[in-house]
This record gives sequence, structure tokens and C-alpha cells, in this order.
Amino acid sequence: MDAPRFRIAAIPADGVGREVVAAGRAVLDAVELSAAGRFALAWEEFPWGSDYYAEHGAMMPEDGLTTLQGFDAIYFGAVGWPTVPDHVSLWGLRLRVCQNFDQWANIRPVNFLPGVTSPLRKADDTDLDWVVVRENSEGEYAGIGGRNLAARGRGGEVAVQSALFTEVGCERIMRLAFDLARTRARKKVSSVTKSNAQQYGMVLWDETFQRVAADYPDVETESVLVDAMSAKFVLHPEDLSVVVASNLHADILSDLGSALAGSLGLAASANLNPERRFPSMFEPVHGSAPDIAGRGVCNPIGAIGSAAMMLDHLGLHDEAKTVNRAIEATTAQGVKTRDVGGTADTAEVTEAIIANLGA
Ligand code: GGG
Repeated sequence: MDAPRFRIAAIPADGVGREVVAAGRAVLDAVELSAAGRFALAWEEFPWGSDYYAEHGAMMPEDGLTTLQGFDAIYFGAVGWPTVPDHVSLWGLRLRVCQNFDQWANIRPVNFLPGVTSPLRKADDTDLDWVVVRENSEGEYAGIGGRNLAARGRGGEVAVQSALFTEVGCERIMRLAFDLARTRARKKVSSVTKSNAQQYGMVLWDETFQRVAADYPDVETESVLVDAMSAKFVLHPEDLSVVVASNLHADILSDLGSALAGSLGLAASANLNPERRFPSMFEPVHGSAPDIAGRGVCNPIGAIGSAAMMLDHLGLHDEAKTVNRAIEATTAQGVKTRDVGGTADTAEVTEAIIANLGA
């Protein structure tokens, strides 16, 4: 049988996105080399993002989605640069791909790595780890609303931003969260809303959660308001396993989680189209970090962990484990970028991870 060949679209996009995608690709090249022909990754890189916008007036070409449709996966860097308003760059590229490719599940593990100091970690608990499951297609990111621009500049402008919650959208992300919980040592799903204040969509979310939970009697559940959940992340992280939340709440909570694990630079993620009708997209949680971009000092671990999630998605489970083990071996050796208290640069961490692939 022929070895599988996977077509991967790389979109480094903006700022440190370019540095970390290069780092992730270097690690995947090494994994592929050591697989000695058991699989192949066929890469194509697309120069879309804020520089492309300066030249073309759009973050990606009009037919960009059609081009991407033929790929097995998308490996993404980060979007956002001071020359383009943030909402234009985000909607013009990252959200355009996520929403059009129905990548409705955004999986964001919160990883505590050896050798990385976390304000949460006590000497006796080394096993903190939880996963934020982000509803990735609707909620507060539905893009519904408007502004009465006619009133602009006169002090009386009004803007409306509506959140959209559908029962189908809520149910599918919750079932995915429950199925994920069943694979974990702690079988628990925590659902997050602000349903005391937001009495329509988030009450629908709560009611759907109760209905879905009834199908998973073996999984522990809780429903927690987002403010209380923020406190719980800090005060009782040992009580978390899978946290499912709306688009906005999960975005904020996953940043909090990765900061508590040591740095936003560590956080990996997968934007999944679970039906596999469209390619899924793998990217570090962090943005383009214009303040450190181009200096070779950013943390590549979030992007390299995302590459491992991509391997897993492609069915290369052993290779994904190899990459994750190499990340752990590297931080355990103290090879770390500055954001996590080290002195290494991006290239040194990447090289150490490659050297540790056999660890
Ligand atoms: N790699 C993730 C990324 O580029 N994020 C940019 C960003 O601003 N994201 C906001 C969001 O997706 O909610």
C-alpha cells in the first residue's frame, strides 16, 4: 500500500505567526524524515495576512477558500497587525476560514509542562491539565449587528452586537465535550455561561446542557457562571477537566488558563470540522505579538503543540505523541524562551525539540 501523503496549507500570516509556523514546519520536517517514507507531508504556503491586505485590499484572495478546500489540513500562525484594524484582519482571514469551513469546535488544552513555573502549581500537584472546548461558529462571534454610521462624529452613535445561540450549535459542541470527557481520567464537563444576566441565548445553552448531560450519566457535570469560573481557574484548577463555553467566554478563559500554566506562548489549539467535510485548522492560541515580532525570541511551543494536534487529526497518533514528549523533554531540560523564565531564543527551543524527538 502507498504511504499516505497529506496536503498541508501553511498560512503564517502576521507578526510572530511567521516565526512559529517556520518552527512548527521544521519540527514536522524532522518527524517526516525519521518516519522514513511511512507518510509524507506536501506543503504549500500562502502569503495571506496584513501585508497582503496592504497590496490587495483583502486579507486573502476571493477564491482563497476554494484553494484551501483541497487540503487535508491548514497550519496557521497568527493574525493582526497595527496597519489593519483588528476586526478587519480577524474577520478577513481567521474567522473567514473558521466560519466558512464550519470549524465549529475549537479545542484548547491547558498544558502544564515540566520545568515551567506556574503560579498555580504546588509542589504536590503536578498533574493539572484541563481542556477548554470553545464553540467556534456562533455565539458572540455570529457577526450580527450594525451601527448607525449616519450619526458618527456627533456623539449619538448607537451600535448593536447580537449573539446567536442555536440548539443545534449548542448541542453539537456539548456532545463533543462529553465525548472528550469520557476519554479522560476525570470524567467531568463544566459548562460556562452568564445566564443569570443573559436570559435568552445562555438559558437555551443551560437547558441544552442539562438535556445532553442526561445521555452521559457516567460523566460528572456542573454549570458555572463565567465570573465564578474565572475564580475557579485560579483557586480550584484541580477540579477541572473539560470546560465547554461559548465563543467569547471560551476565548477569554483559555487565555487565562494558558497564562496560569505559564505563558500564552505555550497554548496549542485545533479548529475542527468534525464531519471532515472541510479542512480543519491548527494554530497557536496566541496572536501576532507585534511588540516582539521579528526578533526571534517568541515561544514556538504553542505552534509546535498545534502541529502535534494536526498529526493526531491526520491519524498519525504515535508521531503526535513523539512531538509532545519532545516538548516536555525540552522544557524539563530548562531550554525555554523568556516568557517562561528562560534565556533561549525561538531557534534554540525549536532545535532542542527536534533533538528530543527520539527522547
Ligand atoms: N493564532 C490565533 C490568532 O491569530 N488570534 C488572533 C485573534 O485576535 N483572535 C481573536 C479570536 O479569535 O477571538
